[in-house]
Amino acid sequence: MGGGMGGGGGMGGMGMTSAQITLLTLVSQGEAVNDTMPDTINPAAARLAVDTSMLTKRTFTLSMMMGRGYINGHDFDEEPFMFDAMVNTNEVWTIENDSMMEHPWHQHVNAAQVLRIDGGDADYANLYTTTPAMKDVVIVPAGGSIKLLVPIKDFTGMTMYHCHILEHEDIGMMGMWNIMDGSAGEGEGESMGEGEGEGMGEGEDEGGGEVTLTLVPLTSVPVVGSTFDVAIQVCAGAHEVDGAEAHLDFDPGLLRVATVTPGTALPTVLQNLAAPGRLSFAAKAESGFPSGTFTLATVHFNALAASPAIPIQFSLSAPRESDVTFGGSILTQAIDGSVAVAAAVEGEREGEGEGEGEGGTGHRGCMGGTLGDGQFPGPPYRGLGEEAVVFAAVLCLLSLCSRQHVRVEIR
Ligand SMILES: [Cu+2]
Repeated sequence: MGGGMGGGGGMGGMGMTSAQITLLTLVSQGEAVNDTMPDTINPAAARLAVDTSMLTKRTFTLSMMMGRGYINGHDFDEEPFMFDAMVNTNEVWTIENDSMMEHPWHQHVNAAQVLRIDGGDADYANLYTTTPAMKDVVIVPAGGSIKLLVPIKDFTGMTMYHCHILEHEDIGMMGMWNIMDGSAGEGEGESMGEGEGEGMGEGEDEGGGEVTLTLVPLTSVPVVGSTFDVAIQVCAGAHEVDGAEAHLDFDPGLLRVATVTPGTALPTVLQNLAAPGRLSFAAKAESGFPSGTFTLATVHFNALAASPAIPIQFSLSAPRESDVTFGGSILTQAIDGSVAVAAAVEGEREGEGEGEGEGGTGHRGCMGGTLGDGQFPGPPYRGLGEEAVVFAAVLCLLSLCSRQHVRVEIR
C-alpha cells in the first residue's frame, strides 16, 4: 500500500492557453430526426439505502485568499490536504464553501449520492437530492455546503478531489485521497495529515481497522422469476474471527430464500433458518480463525415479483442481532443491500438474470460486487445503454474544451 505522494505538480500547465483549436468535426448525414429525451432510462434505479449514522464523517472546507485556493486551509502546491480511506466502506463527506462564489466539487474514482445541499438554487438541490443518480461533480453553493454519501467501491491507491473550475484547481484547490486495501491491515502511513482537526477520520481502532458485514453484490437487479445469489460477506481486515451471525430482513412478497450455501471459512454451522421475509445464519470456527474478507454464506433468492429497489437489511436488535465475534463482538458496521426486481422483458435482456445471478462472491471484497457484461459500477448505471455513456463522455469532453458547463442528466 505504501503512502507517499506521487505526481505532485502534474496538473501544472493544463488549460493555460486560450488559443482556439479544432478538436474534431462532426459531419451528419441523412434525414433529420426529431426525437425527445426519455423521461426515464432505468426505472429500477433507486437511491442507496444506507444507514449513515455509524459511517466515517469527513469535512472539507473550500476557501480562497490572495489569489490562492485552499481545501481545509491547504494549498495543493504547498502541502496537499490528504487522508486515508478504506476500500469497501461508505463515508459521509461534508463540503463547506467559505468563499463568495460557488465551486463544483469533483472527486475521482468513486461517484457519490448527494444527501443534502444547503444554499444555492433550490431546484438544483431538489433534483440532486432526490434522483437515484450517482454524481462525481456537485456544485457547492457560495457560503453553503453539500453532504455526500460516498461508497468507496473501486480501486486502491492515491487519487484526487478538487474544484472543477480548472483555474481554481490550478491555484491550489485540490487534495489527495489514499484509498487503502482494508485487508492489508495497519498501515499507519504518514500520509495521514498531522492532526488536522475537524473532520479527519474518526480515530480508527488500533487492532486492524473496521469489521463489517455486507452483501455482495450490494445491489442486485434480477428478473422476475429468476434465482439470484447474494453473498453475506465478513470484512475483518487484520482481525481474527471466531464466529459470525447474519439476520436478514426483506420483503417476503418479493423475495424468497431458495437455499443457503454455507461458506467455508467458519465451518461449524450453528443456525440456518429461513422464514418468510427473514433469514438467520450463524457459524463459528474452533481453530484456524479466518481474517480478511470471507463469505459467511451465499443466499440463493427467488425473485417473486417486479419491484423498485427494496432493502435487504441486517437486523441488529436482539434476539436477531447480526454480529461478528472474536471472544466478544468486533462488528463495527453492517451494510445493508438492496434488490430491484425487473419485470421480465422480451428480447435480449431476457434470461440475463437467470441462474448465476450476478457477481457472486466477487473478488472486490466487501461491497464492490463484480461487474457483469455491459454493466456500470453503481446501481443507477446498471442497464444503462453504453451509447448514453459515450454520449455523456463526448459532451463532457466538449464542455471541457469549450469551458462551458454542459449539464447531462441521466435519470
Ligand atoms: Cu472553484
